[in-house]
Amino acid sequence: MGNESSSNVVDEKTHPSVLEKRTIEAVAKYVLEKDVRRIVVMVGAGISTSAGIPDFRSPDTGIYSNLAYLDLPDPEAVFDISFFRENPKPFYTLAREIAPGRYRPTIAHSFIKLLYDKGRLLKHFSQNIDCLERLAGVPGEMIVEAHGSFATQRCIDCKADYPGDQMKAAIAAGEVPHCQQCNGLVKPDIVFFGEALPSDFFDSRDLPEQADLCIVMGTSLTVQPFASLPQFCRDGVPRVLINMERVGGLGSRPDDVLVLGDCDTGVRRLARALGWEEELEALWEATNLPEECGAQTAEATPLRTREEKLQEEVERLTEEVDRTLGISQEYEKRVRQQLGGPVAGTADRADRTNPANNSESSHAGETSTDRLAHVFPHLARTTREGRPEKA
Ligand code: CNA
Repeated sequence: MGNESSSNVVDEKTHPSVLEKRTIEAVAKYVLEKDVRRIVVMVGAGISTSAGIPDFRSPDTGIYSNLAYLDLPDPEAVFDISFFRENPKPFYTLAREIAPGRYRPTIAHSFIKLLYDKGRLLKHFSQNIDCLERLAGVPGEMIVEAHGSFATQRCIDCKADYPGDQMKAAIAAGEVPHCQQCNGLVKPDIVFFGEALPSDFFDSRDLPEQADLCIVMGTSLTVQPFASLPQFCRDGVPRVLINMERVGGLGSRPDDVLVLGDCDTGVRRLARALGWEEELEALWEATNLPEECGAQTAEATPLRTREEKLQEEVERLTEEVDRTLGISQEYEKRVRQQLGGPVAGTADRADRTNPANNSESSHAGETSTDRLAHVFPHLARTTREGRPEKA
């Protein structure tokens, strides 16, 4: 194993020992000429950001910078098992946003599927919980989900499995599911702070040592023990980092290649150099209709933008308020009937025949959001301008 700490400086002039040059083109040549078939891929949240799922640590856009609305003691508490035991609600509020079913894999996910299809993938190590590699078609047994995922779920006390369809319904409703056997809290098999990593991770930890190429993408390599995986690759085995920033001491070995920038551009460059660009684009195109986390879904959900999601939420709230108003009108009608006074619904209908009193015309041009402005002023401002308004 190489000594990562000996140099943290990228020396572009250092002559590589295996590659012709420290370029992506030289990596492609190495793969094709040496018929490289044991590629390990190691990824993090950065391969999913272009799908619309924020990473943790990017300033401003990362999840940790945007959790104020959950009123947590600190952002990491949302993934802390002790905090979850006390208050699971913030996790389930966030889960509604990041759970599978809403996001399409990125072309970087499809690149991993392409490596698999070509018989060149030894193992895919992911820190992500979003299941997007499964959705891109990478078989579950090729993936080590080092931090777990939304693919399965169980009771945190008696460990009984919980049905996937009920979990999906609970997440969609923002509700906290409880165990059908002991009434304990149920949580997806995502590894929280304070929990052990899956045994699969430890069972597969020696695979990087057998690899003949390592590709690291979209990770800050700050979370251990995952962050040490690239160090297990043998000296002389090329390691490629495709990331916005340099991380984890990659670049310090003579055959390390840094491709700094976004993952999608990086994998397109690599695919082009390999002559696989068209196949990659075709594979990615095939992911256009999302399915649920490796499971079969009867109907594909169209992808929704943030504005569409907001509009849907507003419509749901409007329906809820309308239903509540309907119930109270019905109640008022019954009370008035019992007291022998005018009936509310009838008076309302009669008034509407007079244009001066026509409440519909007075709302002309308003959206459902505007009508709710007195109830949810923040939502009204949000949808009109397409972004939340600061107080
Ligand atoms: P991180 O610490 O947030 O780092 C992300 C890294 O990716 C940073 O170095 C960014 O600069 C880089 N990056 C962001 N966007 C791009 C992009 N488009 N192209 C290239 N690079 C990019 O995330 P890590 O994965 O390193 O941290 C491990 C945590 C994150 C794990 O515990 C995960 O469970 C957790 N996480 C997962 C998801 C997900 O499943 N999609 C989302 C957010 C966090």
